[in-house]
Amino acid sequence: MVLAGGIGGARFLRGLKSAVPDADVTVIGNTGDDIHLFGLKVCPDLDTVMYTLGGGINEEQGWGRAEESFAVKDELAAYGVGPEWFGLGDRDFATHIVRTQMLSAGYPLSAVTEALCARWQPGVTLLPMTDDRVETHVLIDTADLDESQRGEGGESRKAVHFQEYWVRLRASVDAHAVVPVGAESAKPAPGVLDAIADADVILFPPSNPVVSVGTILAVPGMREAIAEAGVPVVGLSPIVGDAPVHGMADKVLAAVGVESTAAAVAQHYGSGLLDGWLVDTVDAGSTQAVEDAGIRCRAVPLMMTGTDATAAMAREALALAEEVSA
Ligand code: FO1
Repeated sequence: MVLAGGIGGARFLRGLKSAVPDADVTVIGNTGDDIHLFGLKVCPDLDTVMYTLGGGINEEQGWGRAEESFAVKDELAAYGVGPEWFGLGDRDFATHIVRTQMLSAGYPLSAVTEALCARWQPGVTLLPMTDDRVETHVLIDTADLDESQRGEGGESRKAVHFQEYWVRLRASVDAHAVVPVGAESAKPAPGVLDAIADADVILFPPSNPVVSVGTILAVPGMREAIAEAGVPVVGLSPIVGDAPVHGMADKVLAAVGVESTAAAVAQHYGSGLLDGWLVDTVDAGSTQAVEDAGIRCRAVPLMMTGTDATAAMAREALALAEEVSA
């Protein structure tokens, strides 16, 4: 069982599948990044996992479809319809159209995701964390924005959708708070709690601890189910050498008062949740601090430079899981 965000989670899963090809892997995907655009429901993290494992991902970007074109986006822009800052490609649009059509017909997101995966055959069971609407918003200070970013309105604190913070603003301003709107009343999607209870091992890939794994854990019942599953829970640090390996995790970590270090992220999850934590070899000096927090810690190479390197990381995570359960 793996709790996954977007690019980091998807690439880790590819390594895990390569390390243990015969294992039954269930993935709980973050849906806090979801956004409604042009009347369509877009689920970036679910799609990133589905396309990456299904062979349809744009490898360089880590998101969106390979061999993509942008005719629809350009045509929308010609009508003055945006946002222009979010790159939805023509092939990707088809996924959002099918998803939205099924949702409108009354299917829950979990059933829609299963239907989409019937095409992509990701080789894992991909479950959204919830069928309910959850949208991560980021509180920013408009005084921090430059003229071109500011737009209208005189307010100083403003909540923007996570995608606007991440993609339009490139996390260039401080995040004062990160709020998974709707999470408090969301219910885990069908199958999620059973999958956690039935898991042999629970892994937190090197995904963003605040807006990816943190959002999944914000769904009521999720954290308790993981803690009560009675199986090893092992995470891999998304921070290597005090900087995020991918993305801009440091910005949102600061919003929750967590330093951008491998040890601080482990302590943020805490020993109530984590049994084991892998840090990169460059952070070997921080293993003692993690162990002092009651979490078994090992330093191993954590750069996902290719499937072999990532498979080796997955093997290390499984070995640590075995070690903590012994
Ligand atoms: N990331 C970008 O940096 N720019 C984009 O225009 C963009 C579009 C996009 C469209 C579909 C999709 O599934 C993902 C997309 N992403 C884009 C990635 C996404 O914003 C984030 O990386 C994730 O939500 C964080 O996990």
